Amino acid sequence: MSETTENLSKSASVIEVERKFTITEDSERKLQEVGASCLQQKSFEDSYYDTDTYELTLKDHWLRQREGQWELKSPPEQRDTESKTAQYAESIATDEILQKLTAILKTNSTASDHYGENPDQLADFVKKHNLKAFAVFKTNRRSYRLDGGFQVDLDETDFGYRVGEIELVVGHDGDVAAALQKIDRLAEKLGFSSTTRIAGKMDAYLQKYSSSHYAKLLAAEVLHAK
Ligand code: V4E
Repeated sequence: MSETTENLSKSASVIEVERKFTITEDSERKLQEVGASCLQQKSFEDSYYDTDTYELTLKDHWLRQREGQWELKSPPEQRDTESKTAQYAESIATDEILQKLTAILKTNSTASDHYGENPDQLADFVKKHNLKAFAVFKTNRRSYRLDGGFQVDLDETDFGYRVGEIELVVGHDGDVAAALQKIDRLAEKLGFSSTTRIAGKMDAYLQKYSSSHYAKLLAAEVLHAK
């Protein structure tokens, strides 16, 4: 989640529109040529959680703890499924995350569920529903900012995978189509477009460490082979 997303998410639910690209030795030079400035370099660890039958990820819900902060990426109400650009609703608000998770794991919980006095209600939820961390990895990220609200991240994981992403954050479903076009235009301009699908960090992680989970996500068409 970018700083921009985090600020927006505190007050409202946001939609992250992002397109991945392959990092080459020219990527940073091309970014600098179009006036991008390197905002920051940081490292963070993500732990992704699910049930042992993958009920969340098979519904395209990605619950993670990033440096102690709970975050959920889930499908937005509307989505352009033809686009190469991914669209996800991002939540960091505990109530909203609990509501979305409960809707999926509803057989085991009721609306009146109370997750205790622990200020970390999500930790209680995770324990109660026996969610386990199925992927834990660190990312080194260099973030570039461009006019127009774009953030471009160059990521390298501790399991040796590199991937870039161009990201715009919008507040409403109605703004997604314009964001998709803007991202595609920028990707063209930077020469970051690709005719094949670029694997994200999770695709690469599961292919390497959990091929049966990966196969289930491919079969459910949550993830896609090239
Ligand atoms: C949504 C999703 C996953 C969660 C992680 O998403 P990703 O954007 O790859 O992580 P990251 O670290 O860049 O998050 P950020 O810092 O930008 O918030 S894991 C798999 N998915 C599904 C998915 C998909 N189907 N297609 C694409 C292009 N990306 C992710």
